[in-house]
Amino acid sequence: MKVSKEQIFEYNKKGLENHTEKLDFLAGQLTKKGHDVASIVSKLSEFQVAIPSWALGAGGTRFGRFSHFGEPSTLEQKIDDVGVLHSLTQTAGAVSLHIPWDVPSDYAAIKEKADSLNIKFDAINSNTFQDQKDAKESYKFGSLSNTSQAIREQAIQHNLDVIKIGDKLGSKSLTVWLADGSCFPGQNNFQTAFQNTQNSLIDIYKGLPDDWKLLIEYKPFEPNFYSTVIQDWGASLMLANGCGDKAFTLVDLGHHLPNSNIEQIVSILQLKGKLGGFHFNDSKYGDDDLTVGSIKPYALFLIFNELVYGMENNPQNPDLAWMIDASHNIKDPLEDLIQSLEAIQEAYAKALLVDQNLLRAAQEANDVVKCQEILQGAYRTDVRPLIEKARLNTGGVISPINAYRSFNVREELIKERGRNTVATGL
Ligand code: AOS
Ligand code: ZN
Ligand code: ZN
Ligand code: ZN
Repeated sequence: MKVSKEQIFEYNKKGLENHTEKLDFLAGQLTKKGHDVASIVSKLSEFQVAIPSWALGAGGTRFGRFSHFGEPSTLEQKIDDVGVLHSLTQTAGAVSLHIPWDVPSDYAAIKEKADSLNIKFDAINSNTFQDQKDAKESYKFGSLSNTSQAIREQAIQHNLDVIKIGDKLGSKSLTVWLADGSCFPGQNNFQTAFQNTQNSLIDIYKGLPDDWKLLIEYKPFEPNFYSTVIQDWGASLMLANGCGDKAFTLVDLGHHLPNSNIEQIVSILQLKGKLGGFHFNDSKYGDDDLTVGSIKPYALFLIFNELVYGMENNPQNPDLAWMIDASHNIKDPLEDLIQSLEAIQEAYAKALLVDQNLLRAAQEANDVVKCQEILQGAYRTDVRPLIEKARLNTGGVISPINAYRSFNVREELIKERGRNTVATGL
C-alpha cells in the first residue's frame, strides 16, 4: 500500500479553495500582530516526529487485545505503514525501532525501503523488560540493577548489541527504559539497585559511538508498583551526569504522577543542557498512552511553549529526539497516530505564536493578568490553516484523517495482509 503523488494532488484540489480562504484570513490577522507567517509555516514543515514501530499495531491491555486487521507483521511492513503516515502528513519522517522486536534480516533492503519513503532511523530502543527466547538469564527481578552480575552483564551486552544494530541503520541514539524496581517494601536495597544501574549504564555508555546519545527514560511506577529504580527526572539526570556529556534525560509525558508540572521539568532540563528526547502521548491517570492532546491539550501547549523557548534560548541543549509513544486499544493505530501528529503540530504552532518579548516584559512588570492573556491568546488561535499550509508546501494532504479514509488505506492493507494479523511487540 502506497499513497501516490497523483492521489494526493487530486485529493488536495477539492479542499484548496476552502483552505486558502481560511489561511488568507488567519495570515492577515497574524501579520497585523507582527508575526512572520512564512517562517512559522516553514518551522512546522521542518518538524519531524518519529513513529515507534510498536504503535503500528493494536496494543491491547492485560485484559485482552482486539485486532484492527491488516496490521504489519514484519519490519518491512511497519516501515510501509510509517511511509503512509509520512506521505499524508509529511511530519512522520522517522521510525524508532525496538530490539529484539525489529531485528532486520536484510539491512540493505531495510535501509533502501526507508530511504525510498524518506524515513530516517531515530533513537533505537533496547528491551530488558521481557525475557527473550533462549536467553540464559531472566529479568524477573531486574536487569541493569539486578543483584546478579551475570544478569547485569547479559543486559549490558544486549544494549551494546542494540547500538551495533542501530549504527548499521544510521540511528544516532539509544533509548533505555528499565522496568527495574520492586513490588514490595524491603524487596530491594534502593542504594544497591541505583548503584548497579549507574555502573551498568556506564558500561553501555563506553560502547556508544562518539556521535551518539544515550537517552535515559524515567517512569514512576509500572510494572513495579512499590519502587522503580529510575523513577523521576532527578534519578535520570543523576544517572546521565554519572555517564557523561553524551547522556541525557528523556521525558515521556505519561511518566509522571498526577498534576506534575511537566513544563517546568522540561524547562530546567534544557537550561542544564540535559533534555535529550521526548515521548508524546496523553493520559488521565498514569501511563495511559492515549492519543496526544486528547485529554490535556492546554498542558501540551504549555510544554511546547517551554520547548520553543529552550530551542531559541538554550544552545547548550542538543536537538531533541521527538517520538510518539502511544498504544491503541480501540482506534485504528494509523488514524490514532495521525491525530497525535496533528495535536503535536498544533501545540507547536500555538507555542510559536507566543510573543516571547511581550511575555518577558509582562513577567518583569509582574503583570500576571497580561502574562495569562499572552499565553491564552496564542492557545485560543485556530492554527489549523497554518498546519495545512505546512503540509501542502511539502507534498502532504490538507486533511490527513479525511484523506486516509477516502483512500481506503485500512481496506487496502487488509487486502494485502489479511485480517488475521498480529503485530510484534507489546
Ligand atoms: C514504557 O512505559 C516506556 O514508555 C518505554 O518507552 C517503552 O520502551 C515503550 O513503551 C515500548 O515498550
Ligand atoms: Zn516511553
Ligand atoms: Zn510508558
Ligand atoms: Zn506511555
